[in-house]
Amino acid sequence: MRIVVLAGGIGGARFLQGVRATGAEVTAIVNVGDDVTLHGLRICPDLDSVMYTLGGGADAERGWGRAGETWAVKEELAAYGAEPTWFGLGDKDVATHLVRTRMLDAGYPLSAVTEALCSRWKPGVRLLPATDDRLETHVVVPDPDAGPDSPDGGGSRAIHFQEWWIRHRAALPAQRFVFIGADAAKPAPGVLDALAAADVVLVAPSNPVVSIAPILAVGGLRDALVAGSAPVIGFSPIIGGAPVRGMADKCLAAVDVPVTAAGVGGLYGARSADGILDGWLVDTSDAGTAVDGVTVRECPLWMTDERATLAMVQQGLTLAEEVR
Ligand code: FO1
Repeated sequence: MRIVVLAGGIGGARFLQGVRATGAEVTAIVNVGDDVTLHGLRICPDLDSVMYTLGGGADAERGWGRAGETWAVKEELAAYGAEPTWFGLGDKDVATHLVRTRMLDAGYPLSAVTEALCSRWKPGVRLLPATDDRLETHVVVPDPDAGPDSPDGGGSRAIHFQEWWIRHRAALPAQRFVFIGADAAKPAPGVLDALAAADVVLVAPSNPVVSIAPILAVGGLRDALVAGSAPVIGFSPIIGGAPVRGMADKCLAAVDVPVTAAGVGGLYGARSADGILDGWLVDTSDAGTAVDGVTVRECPLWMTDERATLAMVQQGLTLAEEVR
């Protein structure tokens, strides 16, 4: 069986451990909107979270970066007053960014770089960036001292998602999210073929606004998804009215979507109604959730360990057969 997964970082990585455990041939199409260049290095948080987690090198607690990490480079940069000091640059992680930046500068596309890095980590699934082109999530926030020429004509400015997420802990109210470069971005090599050949497509319980939406924003990707014959099954990242992890609630508020399993299901929408979903899995605590045009089933969605994650993935595959 060929399974394609749309995934972001931390939640997506954990979910992919369960998908890999099915033994199917798995292709992960991973968000690049978090990507950022800092201290001259190109950093790809979601690709790295998936690669490290599936490769056994991640700090499971933190969810990002390496196990057994040290922070000497970060401390030295701070000693020089080299901004940004708010970004957690780990010493082991720096090696990944150095290899990636050198390959990108030599002209290799991100998909080739990712393949090269994965030849070390052997994640056991194929990792594809959603696009090889530049696509970055920026957040428009109120700026008390912005001039009249600011993006919204008064009192706003755009900052990189990472600054909003890490430096400001998403505390600055997000007026909107902008996926810089999305219009010109093309699906990375292999993405459209994977979607066309898929038996099932799973939407990981990642942040719908800043992880899944930037994937769907890549030119032609969404169309290929809904044109495909594979059932599209999503897993709610919201359980009992709260995000499992991260700050999806802050992101959903910014786009006026209720922080509920139904709200996110409705945001993705039914394939039959210009959306993408055929099926939607919600946690048992959200039993009774309804989404127009989408077949909703409930099962435990807490990814407490790989076995629990495998069980929910299998429920998704069962639902895929039900709606096929
Ligand atoms: N998340 C943080 O909350 N604080 C950090 O200092 C931080 C550093 C970091 C470095 C490399 C990397 O790959 C990810 C990192 N993240 C950090 C996570 C990153 O912000 C992710 O984009 C979010 O977790 C959303 O997926």
